[in-house]
This record gives sequence, structure tokens and C-alpha cells, in this order.
Amino acid sequence: MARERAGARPLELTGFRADVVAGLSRPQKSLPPKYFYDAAGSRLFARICRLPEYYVTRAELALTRRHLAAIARFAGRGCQLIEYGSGEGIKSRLLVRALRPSVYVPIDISEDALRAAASGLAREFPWLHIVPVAGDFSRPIDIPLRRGTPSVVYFPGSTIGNLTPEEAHAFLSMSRGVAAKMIVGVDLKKDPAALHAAYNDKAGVTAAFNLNLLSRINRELGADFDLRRFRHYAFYNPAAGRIEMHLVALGSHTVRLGRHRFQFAEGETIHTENSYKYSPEEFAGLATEAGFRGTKLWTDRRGLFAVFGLSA
Ligand code: SAH
Ligand code: AVI
Repeated sequence: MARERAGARPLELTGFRADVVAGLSRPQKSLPPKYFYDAAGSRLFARICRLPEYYVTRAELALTRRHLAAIARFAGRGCQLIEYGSGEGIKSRLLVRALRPSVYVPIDISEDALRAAASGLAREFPWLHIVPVAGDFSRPIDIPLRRGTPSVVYFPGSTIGNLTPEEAHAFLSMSRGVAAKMIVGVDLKKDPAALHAAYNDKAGVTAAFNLNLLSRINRELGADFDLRRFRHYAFYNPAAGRIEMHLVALGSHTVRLGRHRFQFAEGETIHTENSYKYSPEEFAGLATEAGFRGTKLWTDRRGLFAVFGLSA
């Protein structure tokens, strides 16, 4: 696999068209969730984080504030802090303040979100050395790190839940090669009704986030998706332990993308995202299988969300 350098144009953008064509050619049509995050998608995700139904962000923020001293003791002050999928960086500022890292490396596929977050943090923490890296964490990324200073990987937001357990295992193993310690946010199994509400908000922001993927394909690849012919559909699949997001075709029709034609039957879906929910034991098991020996666990008062401190 090719390597990306810090600041280089992300390779995933050149693969966008190939991934879309491959995904829409499968018997169960699917699209990789990493493509949700263009500038519009990142703005919609920021709105999701503030929705009354989306407990995820509030629960993780509350528990990070509550256990910040213990999390900082685990990570160690002055470390090199590497954050995958940093987005808006809402929680990052808590860690930056508590850890005073020698360098902070936010990594995100969404260049707009990355740039905006980095300049916000630079204003708030003038002493902070920030090295933003635009890149796709599902591929190898060269991270400019100093030898001799301990590194800590931060992966909040339950973004790990958007990976299959196999991908999550591979990600954890990769991360263990980058840093001996990892702080990871994991959404916990809970009442399916609460999960259902979180991904089916009344204001329709999650629906707009899901549908933006088709708008992006139209904008960037010149496809002719008619957004009125697709509906957001999200549900909890208890056997798989995950929320599934789909886009359902309303009526049979054909979508064009260059020389390709994709036929949709009435009710057929494009599977756009999984969001896995773990029990604390399940996630600790996954971390152990990926080679982490030490596991610390912090949760919010209501037991909605967990932050794990993993050491190799
Ligand atoms: N960490 C933030 C944002 C979570 S949203 C929080 O906790 O609120 C997921 C973030 O991961 C988005 O900013 C998205 O752009 C980024 N992302 C998703 N897939 C990615 C990938 N394959 N490589 C790099 N960044 C990715
Ligand atoms: C980024 N990720 C953890 C979010 C989630 O909850 O799976 C993305 C999201 N999809 C719909 N709402 C939020």
C-alpha cells in the first residue's frame, strides 16, 4: 500500500470513484462511511453531536471531564498526542489542557474540519505545537514523531464503532505499533430504543448527514442521484450489536455515474454505515486480542459510554 506524507493530498480522494463504483456494484449495495465527511458532512456531524437524542458526545464529554485527572495520569504529561478522526476536536481541548503534550497530531480525512479545528486550538493554546495530518487512517500514515518522547494515541467519539470488529482489531494492532498507550472512546450496548432515537432524530439531521453522501457523489463524481427517491433508514441489529444506516430506494429507477448504470428496485437499500456497540467485556477482549495487556476503564454515571486506557 502506498504511504501518505503529512500534508500530501489524501490518496482516498483518488479512490473515491473506484470505491463508489465497487460498492454500488455489490448485491447488497454499500458505500464506505469515511466518505460522509466532506465539508458539508463534517458540518452536519457537528450538528448531530448537539442533538438531544445523540447522547454519545455529551456522555463522553461528561466522563472525560469527570475522570480527566486519572486519564491524564494514565497518559502522562508532555507526551506526543496523536488523535485519529479528530473532527471538531471538542474533547481534544480537555486532553490538551490536562496533558500539555509536547506535540499534538490531529489526523482527519476531512481537510476542512481539520484546518478549522487546528486553528481554533492554536488560538486557544498558543504554546501548543500542532502538526495536522490530512489522511485516511485505514491506510498507513507517516506520522512525524520524535524518538525518545512517549506517544499516546487518542481515538474518541466511538469512531472505532464504525469499523467491523475485524477492522477494529487491525486498527488497534496498528495503533499499538504507533504508541504504547491508547485512549479510546467506545459506545456501550444499551436499550435499543435509546439507540434507535439517537440515529433517528426528530429534526432530521442524521437523515441529512446520510443523504449528503449521495449529494457528494453527484457534486464530485457527476452522478445523477435524485435525493427525493431515497430515504434515511437506521435501526439497531441486536444479533450483530450494531446500528445500521441505509438509504432506501423509493420506487425502481436507474442512477448514472459516467458510463456506469446502477439499477435500484423498490425498497432496495445502500448500506452506508455500521455503528457497533460493545459491552465493556467485549471491548476489553478485543483489545487483549490486539495485543494490549493493560486495560483501564472509565464510564459516565449512567453507563452509556466508556473510555478505555490501553497499554501495550
Ligand atoms: N473525534 C470527534 C469526531 C468523530 S466523527 C468526536 O469525538 O466528536 C469521526 C471523525 O473521523 C470525522 O471527523 C471524520 O472526518 C473522521 N474519519 C472518518 N473516517 C476516517 C478515516 N478513514 N480516516 C481519517 N479520518 C476519518
Ligand atoms: C462518527 N461516528 C462514531 C458516528 C456514530 O455514531 O456512529 C457517526 C454517526 N452516524 C450517524 N450519526 C452519527
